Amino acid sequence: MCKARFLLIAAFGTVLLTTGYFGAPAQQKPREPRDRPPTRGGAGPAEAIPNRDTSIPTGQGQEIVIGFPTNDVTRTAWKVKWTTANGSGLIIQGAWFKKHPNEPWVQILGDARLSEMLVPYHSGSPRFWDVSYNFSLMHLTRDDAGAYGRLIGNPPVVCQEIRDRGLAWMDGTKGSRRGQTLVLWAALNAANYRYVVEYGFQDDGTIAFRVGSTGRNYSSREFEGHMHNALWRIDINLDGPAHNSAYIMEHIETPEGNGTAKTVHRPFNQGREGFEDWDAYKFTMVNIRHEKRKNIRGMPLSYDVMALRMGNARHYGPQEECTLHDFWVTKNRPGEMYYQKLPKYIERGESVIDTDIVLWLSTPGHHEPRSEDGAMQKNNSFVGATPVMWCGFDLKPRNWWDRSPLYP
Ligand SMILES: [Cu+2]
Repeated sequence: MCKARFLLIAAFGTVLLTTGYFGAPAQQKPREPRDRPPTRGGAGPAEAIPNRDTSIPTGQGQEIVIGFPTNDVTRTAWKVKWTTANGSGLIIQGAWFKKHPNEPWVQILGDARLSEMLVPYHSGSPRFWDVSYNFSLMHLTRDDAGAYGRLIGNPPVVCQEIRDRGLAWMDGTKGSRRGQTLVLWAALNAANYRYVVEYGFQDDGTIAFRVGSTGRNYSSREFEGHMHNALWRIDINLDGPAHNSAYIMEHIETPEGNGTAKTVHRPFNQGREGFEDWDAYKFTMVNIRHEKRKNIRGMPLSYDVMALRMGNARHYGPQEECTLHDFWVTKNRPGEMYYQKLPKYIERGESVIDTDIVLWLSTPGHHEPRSEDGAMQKNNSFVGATPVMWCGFDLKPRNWWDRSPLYP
């Protein structure tokens, strides 16, 4: 990010405040569109759930309903409401999953978004809070979307793709099955950087949250190490907002156990608003559970938060206390949207058992510049692009199913 970022903020700040929250601004000229038509997958037999894209513009956002697999009889389906916004980029407003065509939609997500992106440089300065600058979204091209991507918006700012996600399972009797995922992504135009905000809705009910950092290294600091600390706010609404709880699962193995180990299940922060840390030796998982609904085996419907981390980011600049812990859970209260204020939000210490809760978590990446990021030319100009560094987490169903998903 260069000094122009602050000039841009100063110039457009008022405009951004008055143009409102939703929609993509038109302050960037679109790149030249290509003529190549998008390629689509084959259509399957007619079903109650469409197995093709049925995006419906809904004014302030859009809704997508998609059935899986996309090339055969529908077995599972997602309904996703989303919108775009300066700052957070692509926001999920709600997501519902069907684990069988004859079953009702069951809500999984409420509002889910990138709440902040803290980028502190190793020398101590600068320390960017990149969501708060209200950057707009990149205008996407056919080249950005690839052979199977569908561009949405005018100008296009969101890309929708159906991706093969590799093997879903393989066993010795029924062979194997490949999985699919519906991916929605957009890219924040953060001065010299691009943040690709991506949500993947898998055919087995898993949701993959990702942020990819790419672009051009910060002018005059092209070779200085820094962090990209993506900070998420996820309103998980398992079967709606009520009756949700947060728990922790930890794998414990000590020398005294002489080779034995155990898994500890316990309420998150003793059942109160607060924080927990990710411990590499405990494989710490947050588990969000519905307190009333159970599957056919009597197990509570729940989702696990699967960390995909390189490490735990701790930052000690001013007002960076929110980075001193990895997971936070609060009761869902209107207006509490900003990650930096978490230490304030948890002060009441309300119960996070059997209520409407919000999960907040960090997915940090350490960027130590490489020659692959680019090269300084003789005229002191830096040429090159930092390859995308992905950070994120998965929300994976636990006891949501009665049996192996998508098994014959
Ligand atoms: Cu970087």
